[in-house]
Amino acid sequence: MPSASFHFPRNFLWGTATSSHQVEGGNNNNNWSRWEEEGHTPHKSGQACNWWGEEWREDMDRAANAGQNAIRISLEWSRIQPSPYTWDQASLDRYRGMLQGAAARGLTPMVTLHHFTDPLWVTDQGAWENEATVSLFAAYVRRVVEALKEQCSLWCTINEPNVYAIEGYLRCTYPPGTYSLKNFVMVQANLLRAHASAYRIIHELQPEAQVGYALHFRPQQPAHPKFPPDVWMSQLKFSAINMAFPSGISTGVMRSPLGKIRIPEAKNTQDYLGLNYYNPDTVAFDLRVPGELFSRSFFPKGSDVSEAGTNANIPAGFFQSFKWINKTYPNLPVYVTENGIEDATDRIRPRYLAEHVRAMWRAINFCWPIRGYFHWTLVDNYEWERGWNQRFGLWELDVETQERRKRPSADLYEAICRENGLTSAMVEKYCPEAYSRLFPG
Ligand code: IFM
Repeated sequence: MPSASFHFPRNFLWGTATSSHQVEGGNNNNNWSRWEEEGHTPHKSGQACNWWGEEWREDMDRAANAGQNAIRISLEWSRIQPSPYTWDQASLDRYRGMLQGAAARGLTPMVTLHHFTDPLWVTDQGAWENEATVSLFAAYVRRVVEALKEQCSLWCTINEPNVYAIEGYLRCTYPPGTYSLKNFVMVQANLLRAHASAYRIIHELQPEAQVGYALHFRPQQPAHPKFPPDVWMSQLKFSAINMAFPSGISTGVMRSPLGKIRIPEAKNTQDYLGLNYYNPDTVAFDLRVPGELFSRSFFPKGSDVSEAGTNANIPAGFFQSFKWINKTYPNLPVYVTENGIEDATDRIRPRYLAEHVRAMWRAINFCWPIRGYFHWTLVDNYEWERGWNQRFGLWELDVETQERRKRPSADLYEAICRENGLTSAMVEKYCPEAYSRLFPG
């Protein structure tokens, strides 16, 4: 067998990504805690990974001892501003402690300011359906950045604004769970206004900061490339799913299924793009599903799919995502802010990881400026509408006992981080079934 390696640039960031509600535990003042209380989820987040009970220390030890040099966390707005007129200094101090803890362990932090959760008082005034939330968010961002700018210079304003809107207003699996195409559009417009305002506030307070957002990007492939209805449907879906934020940031005009919305202040408000990539969709025209824009989305027959069938190992889509980014924003730095697969038994994860790292290496070899990779996620965490049913962690979590157990892919990721690259020996050891794809002849 040939022996070879794929090396990454010096100072490349290798980390894992998490979010507050998914790991902290004890959150009871946001839209998701209410959604869980109302019985919309199979389980409650409960104490999650107990980060608010200080378990973040052991988990950051885990990350650092496994060769990682970065970590992506998010802040819980409902803790920092539990009511319109209260700021909780103790929570800000706790987050400062976490960021100092990250630095002490050699982990460069990326901090996300909004990752799906809104304080209940914001929810009760219409959350992102209401344009007034933009200035509320701005006040929160100002407070946070003033408090934490010594500890962080890599900010992610909003995580997956498209998923927040799709799941909340079209698929109705996230709060508020009320179908409305109009709100699907308005919510993204307000999130984009909020992002633009956060971008300016952060730069005003911290000129050297790098500010971006995390886009859940899904390439859309027509099931039959020579069948025009499949092609049109895949183009329609590509635009509806992916393009609201990118169009607004490129031109100051947000594209939406209901037409264009002028948000001039959004133009050029990113220092990097955060890419959350899991897999692409294959799209086929189908008159029987009007609710899905007259098309079905699926993985091609024979795909390497996860247990629940919700993810697939399709690294070509990762490469395609970098290609799209570079074409849309030439020379813009990119961080992979999420990439991973649900896989409780670690059956697919090692090859998924190796093949996606290889696809990213290939993209870097086109001189596309990819600066870091955050695997989703460190330890199994609360997976929103799927409760504890889907496990994305490099470490397995026993939710009852809080015990963590390392999965083999944690060792593979450690080897990648330490080597700053992927070698044929790693592939041979952790996922020999992918060897011939990764190192052909
Ligand atoms: O857990 C989520 C995360 O909160 C947002 N991106 C996708 C992940 C896996 O489903």
